[in-house]
Amino acid sequence: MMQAKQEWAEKILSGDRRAIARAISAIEKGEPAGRELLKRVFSKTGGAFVIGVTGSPGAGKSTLVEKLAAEYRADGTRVGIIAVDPTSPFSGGAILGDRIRMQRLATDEGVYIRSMATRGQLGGLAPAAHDAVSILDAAGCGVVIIETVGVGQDEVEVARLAEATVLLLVPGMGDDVQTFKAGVMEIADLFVINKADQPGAGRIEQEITAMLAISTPRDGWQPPILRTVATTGEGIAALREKLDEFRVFGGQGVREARRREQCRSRLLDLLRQELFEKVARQRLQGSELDALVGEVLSRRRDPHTVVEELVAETAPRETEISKSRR
Ligand SMILES: Nc1nc2c(ncn2[C@@H]2O[C@H](COP(=O)(O)OP(=O)(O)OP(=O)(O)O)[C@@H](O)[C@H]2O)c(=O)[nH]1
Ligand SMILES: [Mg+2]
Repeated sequence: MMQAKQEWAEKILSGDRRAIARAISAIEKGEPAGRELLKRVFSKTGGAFVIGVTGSPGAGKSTLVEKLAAEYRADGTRVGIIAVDPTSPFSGGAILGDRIRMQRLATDEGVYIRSMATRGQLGGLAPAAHDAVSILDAAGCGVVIIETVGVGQDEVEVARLAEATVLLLVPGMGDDVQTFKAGVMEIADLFVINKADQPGAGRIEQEITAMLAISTPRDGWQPPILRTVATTGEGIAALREKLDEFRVFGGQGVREARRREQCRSRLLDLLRQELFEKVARQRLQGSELDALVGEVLSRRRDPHTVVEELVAETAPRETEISKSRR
């Protein structure tokens, strides 16, 4: 068993596509194997340039990601792509769309494409996406691009795990800068006005410029505003250049601070999730949660007392107990 895991981990490190795909599936399903593999390959991570690409639905993210990946492929860099689909894993629409759009890349042995769906109630998406990035990083991807729809908290969190975040905006369509969530605007290291072949690119550029004028540059970096036509590839080379420039800039101390911050939030996220799952597993099986909800609803008990009890009564050494049972 241990031997098999070690072989699996080695296959990941050598870039074996099937081993990588299976590992990310295990992570997505929360299987212990995923965690085990992560532990084995973690020391080999940290080399990838992780780029987050976010923006409204239909802004052209997938089209741009494909072109950007091809740009990096041109000099032999292995590229990993994670498309985060906020819809149900079973709707399939967007996933299928991305597959078709990225078909050209799919036949390239040096590109790994993966769709991940938002997870259910227990645990957010961010930890799984984080681990998937680590697998691709360990597998030798020099660049990992994460595509997320910039609307919800999950997506902002996913974008936070990137070293560089590209925010796509498009002309017209009421996609005004003001209506874009403040949190999303703030995480952008690079602004890209995609569909620059359509009228209104100038106006949106003015809006972004106005917004940037009143905000303090994060980490001393002044986010550039670029224009692209993802369908034709126009502006993609310039985007790559800016990204690489940002990476070099980041290397001067900023990246270190950011990475430290990312490690900190990853640890806290995992801790939060682990503790929550422990309580949920031990104390919230079946209808227990409903019963507690009922007690609070009828004012028989207050929520603070209920939570204090749940936490206090959770077996502290659960891991050892369940291990000895096995
Ligand atoms: N005119 C024009 N159309 C574009 C451009 N970039 C993308 N499109 C088109 O816009 C549509 C949506 O593109 P996608 O790449 O799927 O957009 P997306 O942001 O990934 O969409 P979701 O993942 O569904 O949120 C497609 O029909 C693209 O061909 C562009 O620069 N100009
Ligand atoms: Mg897409």
